[in-house]
Amino acid sequence: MAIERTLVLIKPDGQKRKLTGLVIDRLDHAGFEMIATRIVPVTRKLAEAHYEALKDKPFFQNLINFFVPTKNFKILAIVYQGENVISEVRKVVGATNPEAADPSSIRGSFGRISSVTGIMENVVHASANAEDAEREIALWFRKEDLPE
Ligand code: IDP
Ligand code: MG
Repeated sequence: MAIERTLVLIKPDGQKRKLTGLVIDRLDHAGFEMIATRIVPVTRKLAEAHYEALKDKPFFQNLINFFVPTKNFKILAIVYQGENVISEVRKVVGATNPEAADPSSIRGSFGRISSVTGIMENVVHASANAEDAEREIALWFRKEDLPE
């Protein structure tokens, strides 16, 4: 099995609810290797590119508003590397819908669905597959920030 890389982002709800350390701790305890971190000012343009595949969904604008809460909001981006790391990190993170996610996963433990916007505020982003991981890492990191 090839060595993979995956992108993890602490979403604005995770940061505001002071869950940054907890997310890193859970991924650390699961044994994943962190190879790069970056604090990234999140513009609407970046958020729209990140969620490009969802642009026709009715919740897209609410999702972008959730992801870009203020003009200078900064998001912690992390790259993990390892065998099967994409699917293994997704297991620890849990399913998209926090109400359907395994209750012991990060999203199952701490996510919620906003009763105001309907957005699934699920604390953490993790790439879903190899194609997404490659595209997303290139969006959030400069080449020189990543090891060979
Ligand atoms: P993922 O984050 O598990 O990969 P995606 O389908 O890529 O899930 O959706 C990106 C994000 O958009 C989700 O994490 C969640 O915050 C939000 N989202 C996805 N589907 C819905 C929905 O049906 N209602 C509200 N928010 C959603
Ligand atoms: Mg996704």
